[in-house]
This record gives sequence, C-alpha cells and structure tokens, in this order.
Amino acid sequence: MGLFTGKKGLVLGVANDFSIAWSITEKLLAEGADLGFTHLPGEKMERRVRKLAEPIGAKLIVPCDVQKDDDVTRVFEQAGETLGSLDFVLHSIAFAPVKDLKCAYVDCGREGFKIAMDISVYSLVTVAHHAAKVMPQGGSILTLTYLGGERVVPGYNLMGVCKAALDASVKYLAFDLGPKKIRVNALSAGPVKTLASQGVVDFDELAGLYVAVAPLKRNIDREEVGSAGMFMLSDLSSGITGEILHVDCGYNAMGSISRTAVEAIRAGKLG
Ligand code: 0WD
Repeated sequence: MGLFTGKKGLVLGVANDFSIAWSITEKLLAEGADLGFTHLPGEKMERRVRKLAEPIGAKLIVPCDVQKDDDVTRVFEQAGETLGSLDFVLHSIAFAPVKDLKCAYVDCGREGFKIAMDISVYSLVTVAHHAAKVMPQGGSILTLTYLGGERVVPGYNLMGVCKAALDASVKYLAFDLGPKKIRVNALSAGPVKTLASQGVVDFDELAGLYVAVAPLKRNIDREEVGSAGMFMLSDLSSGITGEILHVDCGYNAMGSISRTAVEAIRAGKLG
C-alpha cells in the first residue's frame, strides 16, 4: 500500500520531464496515485505530455489554457466523469511575457501585467473553484511559489509580484475551502532548471548563490521538491493549510550573508 493508493488527482503544468510538476508526479506515482494531466493546447505540448503521461497509464490527458474559463470548466467536468471524485490537484503554472519579465518591474506594461497575473495567479483561484466541485470528501490543492514573492530577488521582477499575490491567494483560498475539508498550500522551491526558469534574468547566478548563502550550503535538487510536493498533497500533511512551505535548503531563513559567503562570491566560486 502506498500513501496514494486509491487516490486520484489532476496535474496542471507539466511541460516536459524537467518540469517541477513532473518531479512531484514521479513521487505521487511511486506511492500509487491515479493521475490525470492537462497540457497547453497545441500539438507540440500535447505530444510532450502524452510521451510522459501515456506510459504511466494516465486516465486523462486533456488540453487546458487557464486563461479560458471554458477550458477550466471542461477539464474539471472531464476529471469528474473520468476519475470520479478528486483527492488532490497540483497547480504548477506561471507565465509572464518575456519583455515584461526581463525589464525592471517599474517598466513592465499594463497588458503584460494582466497576462502574468491572469495565468500565474487567477488560474489558481479558478482551478480551486472548479476543483472543489469534484472533491466531495475534501482534498489537497498545491501550487508552486518562490521567495521572490516575499522579498525582492533581483531579476525576478514582475513574477515576484505575481508570487506575492499567489501566496495571499493560497491563504484566502485555504480559508474559503477549509469548511469543505479542502487544504490549499504552496511549495516555495529553490531554483530548479526548467523551461520556465529560462525566462528569469541571471538564473544560473541565482542558483549558485544558494551554495554560498543557504544554511545547507547547496541548492535543492528536483527530487527534494518532488518529495515535499508529494507530502503536501498527501494525508501526512492533513493539519496543514494556508502554508507556504520552503524547500530551499534554508535560504529563506537568512537575513544577511556570512564572511565565507562573501569570499566565495568574490572568488567566483558559486555553484
Ligand atoms: O526554479 C524554478 N523553476 C521554480 C519554479 C522555483 C520556484 C517556483 N517555480 C514555479 C514556477 O513559477 C511555476 O509556478 O513552479 C511552477 C512550475 O514551473 P517550472 O516547472 O519551473 O516550469 P515549466 O516546466 O515551464 O512549467 C510551467 C508550465 C508551462 O510551461 P511553458 O514552459 O510551456 O510555459 O506552466 C504551463 C505550461 O505548461 N502554462 C500554462 N498552462 C495552462 N495555461 C499556461 C496557460 N495559459 N501558461 C503556462
């Protein structure tokens, strides 16, 4: 018996096997979960997700653009029809137009701001709204966030402001859905190389900084995000909701950097 034997869930946000959603999926599968997946509409994304999800016997592989209300409504109706009720949902989605992400926050445009907030924040709200309808016994909803929503991380720019709104959404959604026994949490992951991370300015330098600064003197690996995500979606975390769990080797605990970290940075010994 695995922790997820007999449990069913929907995963939104697998782009390829580097995706954080896939690292969490692998842990869920190892514990016996039954899974459905969404992919961004389009042949290329469908092919990528099918290549991963078909061999593991996914019961549902459907397109979903979270900017479209009809898509989100349909996906949860299909999940209800195919899987019956859901026990968990993984939301691992974010996007900002490159020009609005790579510029200083003060220079981002109104349209880019709206798109980024819509895909990276409102999507969790609408997903939670529809998921609740197919979670009659309660369940767990998990999203992915980053420290750049709590404090300024140079280069994270507009996405930092999206993550701040996402973190607040997690808490309000936890309050709204608590009476239905639905928990809503976020994992705040350290830097992981993925498609989305390529849009973050100075990503490699940022990842290297964790080696110098974090209490564990290293960056996380994707397995660790996978395990923590599985924990948050499982009954092991049944008393946890409205929480932002940091999986970052303790980087978020630091208020300043040590002399040895300064020396490592000066010597270019990062990562
Ligand atoms: O270091 C990192 N990679 C971190 C990522 C550290 C901390 C947090 N995160 C967060 C991201 O901000 C995001 O919320 O984790 C989440 C997943 O990101 P990821 O695994 O790094 O990136 P990726 O594999 O690219 O998955 C994000 C996916 C999209 O991929 P692409 O690269 O095609 O944009 O989000 C999905 C899409 O599959 N996505 C959408 N899904 C539905 N509708 C949409 C949309 N409109 N836009 C993007």
